[in-house]
Amino acid sequence: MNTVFANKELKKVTDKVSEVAGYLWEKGWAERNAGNISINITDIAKGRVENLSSYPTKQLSITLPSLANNIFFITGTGKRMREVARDIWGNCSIVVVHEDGKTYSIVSEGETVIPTSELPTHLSVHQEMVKRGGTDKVLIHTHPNEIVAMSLLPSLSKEADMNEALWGMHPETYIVVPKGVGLIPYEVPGTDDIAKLTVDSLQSHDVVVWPKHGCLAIGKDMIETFDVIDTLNKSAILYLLCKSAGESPMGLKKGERDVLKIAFKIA
Ligand code: 2HA
Ligand code: ZN
Repeated sequence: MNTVFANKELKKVTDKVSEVAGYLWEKGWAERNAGNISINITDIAKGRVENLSSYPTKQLSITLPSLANNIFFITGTGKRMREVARDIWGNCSIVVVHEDGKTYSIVSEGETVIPTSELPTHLSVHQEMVKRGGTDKVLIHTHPNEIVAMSLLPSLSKEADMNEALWGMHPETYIVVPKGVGLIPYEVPGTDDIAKLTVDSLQSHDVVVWPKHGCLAIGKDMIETFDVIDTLNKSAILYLLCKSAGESPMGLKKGERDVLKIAFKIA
């Protein structure tokens, strides 16, 4: 067995993945194999992946020079979040991007676990996080019911209207997600196109809504990143509850948000 899997620091990370994968399933945001998770673990796995050359070399669909020699924990394609929660290495693997930024190897504990179908987006977004040089290392993609429902409403098809609705439902949403969500056009899942649109949108947001599909959030750890999506989805639930009651909600207005900005020192 590759001793990278026996790394105590890595265990702390994967325990959080198990915890959050369970939440995603319990929330009903992870039907079948919906959603995927990845974490840049270069800091804790560097120098610990043994016999890298013994693993087959695979081609990336895009070149990611800033990810040379970076190491990722990543959920597997076709794998279920409820299974990730109880058997981490049966459903996830480690991906090492080679020096050229064009090829990679998959390091699995037992049978090879092929990374998520959204690998182009995950790695493109990680490259963006590496370039930013901050502390963000985590990416969660999931299908939160009410956020997806909101993305299906013609009246919220513009990003500004979507954010007005989400911020308006609860002060916490503005406090936790002051940059709001990015809303990209519908794109085919798993493609380089959705990856590019997502990276562009992340220039000004930390959460991107994929209309008619789901959302993606980045952050510094699993729990915090999950909490951001959970907070947004709370707003989405409240919005839809008001609409179901037959009324349009009287959300927090811009002036009320400006007060929060000062009170909570939001940049
Ligand atoms: O992993 O959610 O977007 C399945 C998906 C693809
Ligand atoms: Zn999806």
